Amino acid sequence: MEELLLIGGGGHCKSIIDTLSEHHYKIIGIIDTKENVGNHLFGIEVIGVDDDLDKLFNQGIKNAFISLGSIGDVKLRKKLFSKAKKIGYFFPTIIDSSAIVSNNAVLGNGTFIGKGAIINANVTIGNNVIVNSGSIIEHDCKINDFCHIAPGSTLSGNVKVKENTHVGTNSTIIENISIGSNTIIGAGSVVIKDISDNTIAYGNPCKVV
Ligand code: JB2
Repeated sequence: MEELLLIGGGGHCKSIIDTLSEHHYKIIGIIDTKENVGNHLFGIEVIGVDDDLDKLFNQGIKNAFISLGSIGDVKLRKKLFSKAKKIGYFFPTIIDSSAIVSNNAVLGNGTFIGKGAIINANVTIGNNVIVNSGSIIEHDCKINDFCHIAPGSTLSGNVKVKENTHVGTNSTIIENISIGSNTIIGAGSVVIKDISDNTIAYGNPCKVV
């Protein structure tokens, strides 16, 4: 069994640990903040802080996963991903056993596909993306690095989502729509027009605010 380090030991980490219970990775520990060292999450110990990443890599742990969720602000996720990548950690793609993923979908490193998600044909998903529980990503969609598709969202065919963008819980995006980078789509939105970069938008129909 290959060893894996989780980075971030909060709510999202619980989902990752649960999915990994059916995986071939053995979770060696969690990296969190100083005040949480020694705590346990589902029996897994917080064994250190971000500054211990170098030491742990040199001790032989070669796989890591960013188990921080983030709603809207991906800065910390990006910072930790790039720090650990620079050290040399490999980021596996973690797919829950209940997800349905097309054989010709392409999924990036450090990407998480949660419970009951459906990824259809010819989808491309970048690095460190979260496709959360029950989301549907239809054929030909492209989701770029560090995006978070929150639970229950539906992206119809050929939707493009640029990097760092958050699609809020239970949103619906109709076919052929493009959503910009660094953008937040509020929960429950129905997106029927393209949304630009650096934007907050929500509602039915989804409007920029
Ligand atoms: O600099 C840091 C740091 N700052 C906070 N480095 C590391 N390694 N860890 C850090 N943390 C830790 O991240 C906190 O101490 C805490 O344990 C964790 C954040 O947990 P929280 O539950 O607040 O957020 P989350 O990102 O795990 O989950 C959010 O996103 C998910 C997608 C929640 O909103 C969940 O409800 C949601 N499902």
